[in-house]
Amino acid sequence: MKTELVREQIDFYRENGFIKIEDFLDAGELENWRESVEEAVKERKGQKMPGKDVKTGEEDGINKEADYFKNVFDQLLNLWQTNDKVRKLMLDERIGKMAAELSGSDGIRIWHDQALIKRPWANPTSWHLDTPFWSFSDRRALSIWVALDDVTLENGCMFFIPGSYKETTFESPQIGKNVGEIFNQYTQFKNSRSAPAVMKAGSCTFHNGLTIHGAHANMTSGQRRAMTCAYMPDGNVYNGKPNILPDSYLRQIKVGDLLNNNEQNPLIYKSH
Ligand SMILES: O=C(O)CCC(=O)C(=O)O
Repeated sequence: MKTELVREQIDFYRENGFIKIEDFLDAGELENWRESVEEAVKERKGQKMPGKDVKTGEEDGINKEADYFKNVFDQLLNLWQTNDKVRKLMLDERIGKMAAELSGSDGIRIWHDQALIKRPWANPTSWHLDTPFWSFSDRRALSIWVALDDVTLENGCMFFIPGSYKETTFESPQIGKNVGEIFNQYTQFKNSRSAPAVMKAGSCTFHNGLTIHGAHANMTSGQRRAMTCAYMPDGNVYNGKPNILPDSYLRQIKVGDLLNNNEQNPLIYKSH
């Protein structure tokens, strides 16, 4: 794994709110990631996340209109909690260190992982922000997105609005069918030029959760598979949004409590 970051990469991320790392995984590692994710997804039998009954593609209270959204992607969360191979991949301290360096935090916890599989002819992923949906509010929060297939303009590559994370807030429209809805809220980016993240399988991007981003439709007969993980800088507190936290955990916490439970949000890196 290419986990060493140089100053220019960190500076690029801080300026733009995203960075692409070509050949993040070598061929053998890519094969391992593909096999591990495939096994973990199969084991789930469609269950979207541990501790909840929702199946991927069903209405989940966030995304209405299941008919449309089930054809955006198959979304399976927290595979690290149900599969040991994915657990090993996700809890890798080296990736945590990268996330810490990019975000400027001294510790990194997993918020949630997710496999995002665009099936053939899948709908686009509307432009959106991530952090406003999460149970903590930190402008440094970020995600890694690892390409398990070659990602092209044709099959649903991600796009970013460079620099947008510096101006967006924790206010965001729901992720609806209208691809460009967010630009009615953040009108200053209406004329921005978007940056596509075309990359080979095994490459990855990191993006800040407040960077405006989305993905093309899959206009091909093949899959576009990605394994992703969202990260919470250590030291964050509960903001009252349940998001993906299981009911049993929500019963134990109140707004303002530290989110430091290693069963739910493992600390994968600490700088000292
Ligand atoms: O893979 C996609 O289509 C969108 C991914 C995304 O929005 C994310 O990882 O934050």
